[in-house]
Amino acid sequence: MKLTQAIFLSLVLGLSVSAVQAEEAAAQKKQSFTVVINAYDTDIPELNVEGVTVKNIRAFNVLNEPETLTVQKGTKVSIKVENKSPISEGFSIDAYKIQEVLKAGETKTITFVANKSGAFTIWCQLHPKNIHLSGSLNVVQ
Ligand SMILES: [Cu+2]
Repeated sequence: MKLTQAIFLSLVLGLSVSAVQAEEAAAQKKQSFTVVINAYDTDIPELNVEGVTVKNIRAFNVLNEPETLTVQKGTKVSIKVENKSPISEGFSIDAYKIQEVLKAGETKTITFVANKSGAFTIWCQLHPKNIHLSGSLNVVQ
């Protein structure tokens, strides 16, 4: 083998080895989250808004806590979702084709690789967004 061929070959091998190492490093990045779905049922006996009195208001809201999850692109993400609401709740991220239903008291772990960057809505497909508030999955470069 000529010296130039040897140099060329080692260069090619070196480049492909570093590409494999970069892929392995990306595959090894892992991040775990715990999201608790909580329901807040509030009775407001009396409320005065601009001179108008309203009595016996019931406010029912569902929140994913925390609402926002941020990961680096390429991370293997694991989200443990605990439903502490008294009713079934949904957990959806359309861009990642995630659509889960959790019964009251149920816990599910969702795993995926965050291979698309951007801000994606985490929402409940079972309830209106003004009752079950949306969250966000932020995948950063
Ligand atoms: Cu819901």
